[in-house]
Amino acid sequence: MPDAMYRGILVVGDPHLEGRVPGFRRDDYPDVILQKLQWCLDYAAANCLLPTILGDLFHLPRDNPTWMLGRLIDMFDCEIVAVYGNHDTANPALDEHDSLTLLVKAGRLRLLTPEAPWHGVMGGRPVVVGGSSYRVPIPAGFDPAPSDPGSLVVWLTHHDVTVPGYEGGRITPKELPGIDVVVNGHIHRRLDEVRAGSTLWLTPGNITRRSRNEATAEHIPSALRIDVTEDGWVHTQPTIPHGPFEDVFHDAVTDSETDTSASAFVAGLGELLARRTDTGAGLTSFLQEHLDGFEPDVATEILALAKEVTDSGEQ
Ligand SMILES: [Mn+2]
Repeated sequence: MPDAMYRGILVVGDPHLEGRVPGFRRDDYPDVILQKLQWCLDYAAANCLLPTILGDLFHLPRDNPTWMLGRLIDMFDCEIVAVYGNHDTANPALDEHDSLTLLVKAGRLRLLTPEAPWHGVMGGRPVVVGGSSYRVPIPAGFDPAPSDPGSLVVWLTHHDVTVPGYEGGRITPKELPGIDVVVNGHIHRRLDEVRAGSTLWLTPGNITRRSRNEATAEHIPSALRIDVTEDGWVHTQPTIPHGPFEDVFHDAVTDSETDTSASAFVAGLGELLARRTDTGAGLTSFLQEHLDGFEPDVATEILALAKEVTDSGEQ
């Protein structure tokens, strides 16, 4: 699409595509999450928005199914810019072994760097979309080209940013002269915006729900839409079609269910067998409840082995 046709940007948070079903999800997650991503691309095209991805396109950096990579090559048939996240890389920086590199080499995705931002026109106004991938420093400011002094400057990041509701991050929002808005991925919940002088920091959250917990139960999958006008801009969060929480996740086994069983241990094993989650979700909590009878060093070793085989790290 020619630049002049863009009216704004659609920011897609942390898709976490994966060939297996994460945690306690009970649906066909690999296909469902691709449908959500497709919905975002269709929405962007219908509304003349540049699609952008906030990092963690993949949950696992390598060994993603070939069918999924093929689907992405088909789906990414328009201009898309992105930063990469911690889940996209096995090493600190993206390299030729990571799946995301394949999409970049195929010309389906353009990675933003602080040195090479996207430049164009949206809604009649010059716009710069810069980006700092995981571990790439966020610049202290940005100086638009002298020819475009009135540019709107948007910066995409995938960093550990402290905002109300997510404390203890490594970066505190501050004014970045010349940057109007920072949109940060990495944090999967949608949180309130933070204004620091002339820079607005946004945390839209991710487009899907991966963990069965209270925060996820309240999270409404959405993307972030930025509409640019000649003298301003507005942001909104269109909701992405999604199923009810109770349909998407297995129910948690309640105390009353286990109490009626002859043995909580057997009941717990029964849940693990019944759910058969791809990632072994529930195994760690099950083990923690039932390891009291073992020597501490044996219990520690069992938990370490369980962590090794489940690899269910989030964010
Ligand atoms: Mn993430």
